[in-house]
Amino acid sequence: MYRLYYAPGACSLAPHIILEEIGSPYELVLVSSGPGDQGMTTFSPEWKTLNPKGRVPALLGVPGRIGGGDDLLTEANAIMIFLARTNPALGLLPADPAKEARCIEWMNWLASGVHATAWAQIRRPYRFVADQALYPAVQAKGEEALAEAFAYIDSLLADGRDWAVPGGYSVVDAYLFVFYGWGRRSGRDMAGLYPAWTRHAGTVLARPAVQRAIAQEGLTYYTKSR
Ligand SMILES: N[C@@H](CCC(=O)N[C@@H](CS)C(=O)NCC(=O)O)C(=O)O
Repeated sequence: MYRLYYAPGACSLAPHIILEEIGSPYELVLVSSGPGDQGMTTFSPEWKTLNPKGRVPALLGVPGRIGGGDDLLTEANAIMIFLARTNPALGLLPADPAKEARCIEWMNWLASGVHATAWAQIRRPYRFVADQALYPAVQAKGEEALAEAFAYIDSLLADGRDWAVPGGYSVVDAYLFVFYGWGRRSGRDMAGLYPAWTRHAGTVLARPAVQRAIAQEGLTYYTKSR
């Protein structure tokens, strides 16, 4: 049985949704990611022994090892690709190589350009500069980059496509849903600013697997009206 290490509402929500889509039993283990959190956190030595990167998600039960614990797979995209590939009947990653590459095109950009750059500049400016006096400048750049990225996502989804990679629900749609939630959680007017993405997020939210995953993580910001 797989074990997913996650933090509520973190990027681990995307592989969590995919595990729910697959429907086989798995175990969820909480690794909090807030600086003041108790128990096992992404900062704790206990977690860093298992995953030296000090991040979630991580999936236990995948043969092999790059670093960290045996059979532990890190990186949201790697986990989602693995889960989709091992359950091909669900079509969560298209079999067609060009469409698969389109999924990876989305996922790499979301992980690097949006998450590790814009979002991290806003939420974790200490990764970019040591001098705390410079945090506001880094955060301002992050806000600028995030607004640009979110507007781009909305423009892509506004062309009439059904899913992020046209033709079928894929791991990309689950991943996009995480970023949409971060927008809501941080108080952005997602419905007003990004109508196409809001429609897309609503379609993703309607999936029973998605409902189960957000309920298990206790996430209220997807549904709570503001
Ligand atoms: N490249 C990694 C990034 C993972 C990542 O940054 N996860 C965040 C949660 S969304 C985290 O664990 N943050 C805790 C920390 O930075 O201490 C991936 O895509 O899986």
